[in-house]
Amino acid sequence: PSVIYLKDYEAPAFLVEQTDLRFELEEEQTLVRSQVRYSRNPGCVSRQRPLVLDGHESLELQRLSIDGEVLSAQDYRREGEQLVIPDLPDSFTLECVTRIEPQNNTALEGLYKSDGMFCTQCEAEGFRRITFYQDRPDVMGLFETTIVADKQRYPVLLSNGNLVDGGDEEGGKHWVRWQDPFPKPAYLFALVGGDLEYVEDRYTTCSGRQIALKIFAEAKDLDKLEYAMTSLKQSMQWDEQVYGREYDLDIFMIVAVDFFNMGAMENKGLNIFNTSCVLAHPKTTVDTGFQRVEGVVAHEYFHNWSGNRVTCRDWFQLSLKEGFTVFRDAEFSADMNSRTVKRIEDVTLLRTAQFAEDAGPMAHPVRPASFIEISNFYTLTVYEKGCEVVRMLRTLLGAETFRKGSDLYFDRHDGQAVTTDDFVQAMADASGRDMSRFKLWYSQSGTPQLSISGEYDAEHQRYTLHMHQSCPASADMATKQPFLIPVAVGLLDPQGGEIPLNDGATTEVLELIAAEQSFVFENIPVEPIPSLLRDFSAPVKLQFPYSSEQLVFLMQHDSDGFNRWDAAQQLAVGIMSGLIGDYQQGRELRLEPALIRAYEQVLSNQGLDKAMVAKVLTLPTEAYLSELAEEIDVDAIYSVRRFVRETIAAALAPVFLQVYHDNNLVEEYSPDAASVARRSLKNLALAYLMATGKEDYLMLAQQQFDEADNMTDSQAALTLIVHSEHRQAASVVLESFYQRWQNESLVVNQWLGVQASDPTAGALMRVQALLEHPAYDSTNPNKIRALIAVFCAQNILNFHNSDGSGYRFLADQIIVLNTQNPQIASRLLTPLTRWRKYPAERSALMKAELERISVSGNLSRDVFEVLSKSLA
Ligand code: B3K
Ligand code: ZN
Repeated sequence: PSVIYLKDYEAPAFLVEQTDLRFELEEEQTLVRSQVRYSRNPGCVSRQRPLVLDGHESLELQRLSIDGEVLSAQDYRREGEQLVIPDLPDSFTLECVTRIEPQNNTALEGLYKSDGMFCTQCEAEGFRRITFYQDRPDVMGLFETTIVADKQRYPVLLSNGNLVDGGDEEGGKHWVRWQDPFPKPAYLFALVGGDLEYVEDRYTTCSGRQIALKIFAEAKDLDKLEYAMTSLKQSMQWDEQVYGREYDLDIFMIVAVDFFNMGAMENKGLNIFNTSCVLAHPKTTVDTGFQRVEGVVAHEYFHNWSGNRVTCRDWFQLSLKEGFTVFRDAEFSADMNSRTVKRIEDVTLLRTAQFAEDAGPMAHPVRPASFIEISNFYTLTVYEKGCEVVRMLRTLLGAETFRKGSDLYFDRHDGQAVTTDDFVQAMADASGRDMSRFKLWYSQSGTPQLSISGEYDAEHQRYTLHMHQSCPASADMATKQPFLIPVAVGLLDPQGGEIPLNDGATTEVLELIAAEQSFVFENIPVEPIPSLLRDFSAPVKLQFPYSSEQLVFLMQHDSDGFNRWDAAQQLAVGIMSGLIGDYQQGRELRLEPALIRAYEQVLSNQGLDKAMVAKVLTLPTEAYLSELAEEIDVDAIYSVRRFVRETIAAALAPVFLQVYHDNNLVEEYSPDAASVARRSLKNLALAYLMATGKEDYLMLAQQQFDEADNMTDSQAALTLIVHSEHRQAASVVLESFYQRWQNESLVVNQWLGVQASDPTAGALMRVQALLEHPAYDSTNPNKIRALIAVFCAQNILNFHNSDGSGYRFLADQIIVLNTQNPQIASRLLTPLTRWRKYPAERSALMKAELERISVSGNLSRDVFEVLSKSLA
C-alpha cells in the first residue's frame, strides 16, 4: 500500500456540475446508474490531464458512455482503485452503470444492509464503492437521486435534500426522487431504504422558516426518539444564538441504524446515526447515554455549517471540520448541563487516550502530513486535540473576536472546500493578530510538557512565574519548535482569596512563546499559591512543585472549578504513584491520611455541586495512571488503585451510607443535570460501600437492582455486583438482567460490556463463551465493541494476563475482522500498539501477536498501516 502526502496535493482535473444517480435496490444486487456532467477545471494548469475516477475493486462496471457514446475497453484503463479516461473534451456527460452487492458488504462502507434495511456510509471514501467518481472532498456537485425498490419491503426511500417526485411502478415497486439544492462532495451523499417509522416535529428558524424534522427508526424503537428530537431543536436554536447559523433546507432527517462503524454521520439533510447515539429512554438508557445522544445529535447538526456548507479541501484537513465541530458540541453541552463537569470529562478523555496516542506509534499532528488509510485518522488527535486547538484560539482572542472570526470564516468560504490555514487566517484577519506561531499546533505532533516554578520577592512584592516548555520526540517527528501556549493563571492568597492581577482581573492569560520565559506580577502583597492552566487552557502536561497541603488548599479554595477537581486528581496521583513504587519494592501499602481527610471534607461540604463531588471523589483511572507511567506495571496499578479505594471505603463507610440515602430519592426519572448529579453521587457512594466487601452493602446493591425504575441505577448496581467477589449473586443478577432485556439490543450490549470489564479471574473464558451466545453477533460493530474492545481496553488485569492469553485472543479476532470489517479491525488493534510501554515479558508477547497478525496474509490497508507503524 502506498503513502499519500499532503505536500502532493493537486487540484482535480475536472469539476462536477451535476450528478444524477439512479438506484435499483434488489435482494441479489443493486444497479447504480450515474450521469455526471464534467467540465475541465480552469484552475488546473495542464489541459492534458485525463479524468481519474476512484472505484473500489468490488464495483462491477457494466457500461460507460460519454455524451451517449458507449466506450469500449480501449477507451479507458482500470488501474487498481482507479479508472482513467484520457483524451476528453472540455465538458461532457459521463454515464456509468455499476452493479454492487450491498447485502454482502460487511465493511459497512458505501451502500450496505443493516438489519434488512439499505443504508450508506460514504465518509471518507465510501462513495467509490457505489460508483466511479472523483471521490474527494474538493469536488462538489449538485445531486439528484432516484431510488427504485420493492414497495412492501422498503416503503421508506430517502436521500439528501428535498423530495421532488415519486410514484408506483409495476411489479410491486415504487420510486422516489430527491434533489439537493446545495453542491456537496460525494462523502456527504446518503441513501436509506427500509421499513421504518418516524416521529415528526417542526422548528421555526430565526428568520421564520418552517423546518420539518423527522427521526426514523424501527417501529419497536419509536418510543425512544423524544430525547433526540428535543436535543435537535435545542441544537438548532443554539447554533442561531451562539454562531448566527440558520438551517438551510426545508427538512432535516435522522435515521437510526443498528450496524454502524462509528457514532453518526452528518450527510446533508439526512444524518445517519448508530442506534446507540440516537435512541434514549429512561428504562433502557443510562445517564451518560442520554448525554451522548444530546452531544452527538448536536455535533452532526452543527456539521451542517462546519463541515457541509464549508468543507475540507482534502482529508489532511479533517480537523477543520471535526476539531471545530467538537468544540461547538462541547460548548453546547456545557451550556445545557454543568460546564465544569463537561470540561472535566473532556480533559479526562484527552489526558488518558489522546496523550497516549501522541506518545504511541500512530502519533500525528492535528493536520497529518501523510497517511496510508484515511479511516485510521479519525482519531482523538484530530477530534479532541483539534477541539483544544480551536478552544485555545478562543482563549487567545476572547469570545467576541472569536465570533467575528467564525463569521468571517463562514462568509468567506461558504460553498468552498478549504484548509485549516484558511480557518486560522479568518481568525487572524478578524483579530488583526499574526497567528503564524499558533499554527504549529496543527503541524507538530506530541504533547508539550510545561514546567513552571514560582518565585516570591517579598521586598518588592513581586511574584514571578518561570516557565519552561519542551515536547518529546514523537514516532513521526523528532524535533519540535516551541508552541504558543496560552496559560491561564490566578493567584490565591493564604486565606484562599483571589489576588487582583496586573490588569485588575483575577485570571490572566499568559502567552508563552519561547522555550524559557518568565512572567512577573507586581503588587502581590503575600506569597501566593498559583492556580495554573485554569480550565485546562492548553493541551499540555503541567508540572509545578505543589506540596500535598497546597493541593488540598486549591481543592478547597480555587475559584476555577476545573482546577479544584484537578488538584484532587494530582493529590491522588502523587499518593498512588508513591504506592506503586512501594508495591514494586514489596513494601506494605499504607495510605497517608491526607487523601481521606480531603475526601471527607468534600463529602461534608453541603454547598458543593453534587456532580463535582462525584468527580472529585473518583480516583484517577487505571488508564490515566498507565498513561503517566514510564513503564506500565499492570498489577501494581490495579492493586494500588484497589487498595486505595478499599481503604477510603473502610474509613468513610458511614459517610458514604449517609450520602447514599440522602440522594436516593423516589422521583420520576429525568436526565437533567441536577438529577444526573444526584444519581452519580449516589452510585459513587454505593461503589465505595461495595468496596468494603460487606454483605450489608451487597444487599443494598441488590435492592437497588431489584427496585430501580431507570437503567442508570439498575446498571450501576448490576456492574457493582458482577465486579464483586460475590460470584453467586453476580450470576443471579446477570441472568435476571438478560431475561428482562434480551430483546433490547442496546441493553444487551451493556450486559456484554459489564461481563467484559469484570476484573475477577476467568473473565477471558467468560468472554469467549459469550462469543457463542445468541446475544452476540460478530458482524455488528456495537457488539464487537461491547465485548471485545471493552475487554481489551477496560479489563487490564485479564487482558494483560501474563500468560499472553488476552493478547492471543485479540489477535485471533483481528485476523478474522481484517477481511470482514477493516475499520473495526484496525481500531481494535490500539491496545496492542502500546506494547513498548510494558515490561519485557508482556511487551514481547504483545509484539509477537502483532507479528502473527502481520503474516496472516491479505492485510487491509487499515490494519497494515497500524501494524507497520507499530512494528517500525
Ligand atoms: N464525520 C463522521 C465520521 C466519519 C468516519 C468515517 N470513517 C462523524 C462525525 O465526526 O461527525
Ligand atoms: Zn464530526
